[in-house]
Amino acid sequence: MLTIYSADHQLHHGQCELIDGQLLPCFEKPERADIILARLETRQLGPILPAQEYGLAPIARVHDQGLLDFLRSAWSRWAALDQPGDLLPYTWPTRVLGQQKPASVHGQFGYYSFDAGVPITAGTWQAVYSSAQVALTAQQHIMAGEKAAFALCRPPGHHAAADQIGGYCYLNNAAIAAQAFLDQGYRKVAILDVDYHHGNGTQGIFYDRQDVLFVSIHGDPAAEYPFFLGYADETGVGAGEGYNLNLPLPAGSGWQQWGAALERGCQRISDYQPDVLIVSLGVDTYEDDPISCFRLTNADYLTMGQRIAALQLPTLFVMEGGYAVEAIGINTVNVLEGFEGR
Ligand code: OKS
Ligand code: ZN
Repeated sequence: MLTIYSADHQLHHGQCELIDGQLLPCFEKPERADIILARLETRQLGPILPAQEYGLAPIARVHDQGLLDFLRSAWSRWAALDQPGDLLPYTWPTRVLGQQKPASVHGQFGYYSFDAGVPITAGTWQAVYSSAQVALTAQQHIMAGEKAAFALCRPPGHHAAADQIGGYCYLNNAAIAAQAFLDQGYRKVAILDVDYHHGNGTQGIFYDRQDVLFVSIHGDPAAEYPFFLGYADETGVGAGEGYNLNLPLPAGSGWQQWGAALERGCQRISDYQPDVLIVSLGVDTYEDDPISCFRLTNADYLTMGQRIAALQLPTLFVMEGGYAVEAIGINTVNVLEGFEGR
């Protein structure tokens, strides 16, 4: 399978995040992508190609222009204040506050985010821009007839909504690729999100539409991030009613429960008869993941890939989460190898 990769991801390296009352080093770190890349090379999965540039237009098809302007300019506005650390948001326009966009960089960060898991550093814009280009380049290869491709995106994207970022995500790479397929003539796109966390951003972007089916298997939001979206009764709205399928599972779920949910999700995708499938590929469902509570094993990822392949659809894999770095390469590439029947 073809992989698209950009070394620009290394430009995004946040210092710390708030976990259980402590400021800890970011789990979402450059090593993640480098270890996956090394595993792809070891297993000789296929050619690894650089990203092409498609510019801002396909990104602006999904994201709010104000958010994009903020992301592009935030670091220089912050650096001009001569601050030592990363830029992090700390006040949000929750339901007890107003919804007007403030003038200050911190105020605007709160306006354009929903949590503090999104540090902005000097290289963040270049990294997130290139991550989206990685997804778009892989998308182009599928348009050109490639059966499958792997977009080794970092930073990830599935929590990023049209105009609010969070959960390590800035630009929604999977949604940008989905919209590009539609803009280039495809009629129906299915997105299967197998990351441990609900893809609230992707769901929100397509919630009122029937040209994108969103299916997500994830930790029950009653107990797990992102807490405020991802419930089973969120089925879409208006024309999108019936085109959003959330399959939340309890902490401790292993392949028995997870595989059954995948079966349900795959049935729905088959019924939908999409032109193409995008897989938001997070491997934080792994038994040793440091921030998640499912129990998938190395071998389960091979089975996952096999089941996805049985859908017999052109398939674009887009990298999302996974923080057990010692195993992230094996687990990610196992999905791709299972897909390829190796
Ligand atoms: C608290 C931890 C927030 C969890 C973010 C989850 C990111 C992820 N700072 N999404 O798929 O893996
Ligand atoms: Zn995740």
